[in-house]
Amino acid sequence: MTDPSLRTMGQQFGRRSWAEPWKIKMVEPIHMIDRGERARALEEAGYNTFLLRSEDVYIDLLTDSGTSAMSDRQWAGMMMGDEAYAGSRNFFNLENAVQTFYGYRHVVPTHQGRGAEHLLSQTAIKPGQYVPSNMYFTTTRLHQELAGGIFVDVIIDEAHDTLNLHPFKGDVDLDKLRALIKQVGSENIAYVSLAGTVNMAGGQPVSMANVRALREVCDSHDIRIYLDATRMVENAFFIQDREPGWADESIAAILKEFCSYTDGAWMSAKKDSMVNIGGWLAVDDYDLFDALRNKVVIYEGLHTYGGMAGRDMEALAIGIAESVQYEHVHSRVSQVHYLGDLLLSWEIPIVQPVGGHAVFVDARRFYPHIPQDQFPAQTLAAQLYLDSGIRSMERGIVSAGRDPETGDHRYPALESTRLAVPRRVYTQAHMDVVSEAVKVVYDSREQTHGLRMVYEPKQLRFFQARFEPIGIHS
Ligand code: P61
Repeated sequence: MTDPSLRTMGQQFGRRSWAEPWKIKMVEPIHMIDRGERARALEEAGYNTFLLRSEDVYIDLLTDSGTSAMSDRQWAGMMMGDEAYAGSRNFFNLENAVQTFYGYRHVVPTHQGRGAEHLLSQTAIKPGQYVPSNMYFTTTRLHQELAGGIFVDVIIDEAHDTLNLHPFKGDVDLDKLRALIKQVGSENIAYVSLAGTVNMAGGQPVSMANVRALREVCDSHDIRIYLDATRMVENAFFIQDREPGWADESIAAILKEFCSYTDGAWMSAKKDSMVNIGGWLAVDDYDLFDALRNKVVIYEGLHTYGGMAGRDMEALAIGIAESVQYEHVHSRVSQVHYLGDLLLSWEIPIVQPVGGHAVFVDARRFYPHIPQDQFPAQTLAAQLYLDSGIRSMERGIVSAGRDPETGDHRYPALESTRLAVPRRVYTQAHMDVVSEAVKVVYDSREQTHGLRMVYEPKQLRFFQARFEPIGIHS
């Protein structure tokens, strides 16, 4: 029996309650279609949650990308769009926000993160060069490979172990990096590609101590560091919360100091900055900037809009300032942790510690009887949708794709199903509903069979691949 005096969320978890630092001004109704309709929708979608229609989804935890709620100030900014082809006022506001909060000198706007990845990869990688990184991200690695780069994972081993409680599982293993430099020579390393937080590891942060030490290693070999700053605000929150010496510094100060150890950054603004579309690339080196600015006009748009409307840039500039407010990032990360703590309380296997943007359910331990090449994480995403209309995303063998050399599946150590929480969109009640649904699916895990892939696109296959349940049509 639980103690009846423990009534509120905070009391139940042994702390004071927190609340979202906003009130709701406009709502979008959602509803759940019935189980028969969900079964049909899932079959039509080839058991791939990317192929479901949003209208058939009840609670959408597919991604936190472009799905957050904008504030009234951001919406007001949308009305201030200066839609001139060249020299839009909103671009200068965006440039100023990036310079102020991230600290880089030169800013190139892009339509979203992968647009920036494309420009940076094509500009800073020579074919045959190595790109060490703290774990891979799907689009990042693909752009690096398309530019002729060879990706090398140099994240610490702890990141591959879902039960290891290391507070900074995103850290770079400097010995792995030094060994690579020794083996191939620093001239054959394009740059270090550093992500904070690390999405595929479960939203795990990088410590300030690690980025400082990384800077020293790179300085002594004349290697540049470019940062994937997509969820760097959440990383700054973890530094403030977990790393000794940072508790009294603001999120903004931590963010800027972290960025100061890197030579530039790219951004999918659809995450931390709470806009529906947008991105940027920013560097300190003028010559590199000049090369990037020459390229942006080929692929994205003029260097003062980069594929965004003026109104999008205004909403983004405002979103950057809002994203570093402590009350915001604290309640955002705490909501994710609330969901994680509920799952842990029922001993449902998840990646620990819980990261910044999502709870990653460990599908290997969830379905130990389903071999990895029968797609346990994809299976779990399908089952969760079937049970309750909740949409999640596979982050395992399907996402990892095939080795370009051998053509075989890559078998990643982490086989997980991601429950990503959009910012300022769902309430604690939604998290309760989600957690109960995961529990129901967990309780029936032994009766669940895996999937077979029946259609496989060549690149980024997870977006459009189709599956069939094993046991049917066989
Ligand atoms: C996501 F299934 N993330 O997490 P763009 N870097 C990082 C990202 O998380 C990221 C991008 C660069 C998405 C959307 C997405 O395999 C997938 O603005 C750390 O999406 O182009 C995007 O930024 C790329 C989902 C992307 C995926 C790729 O849900």
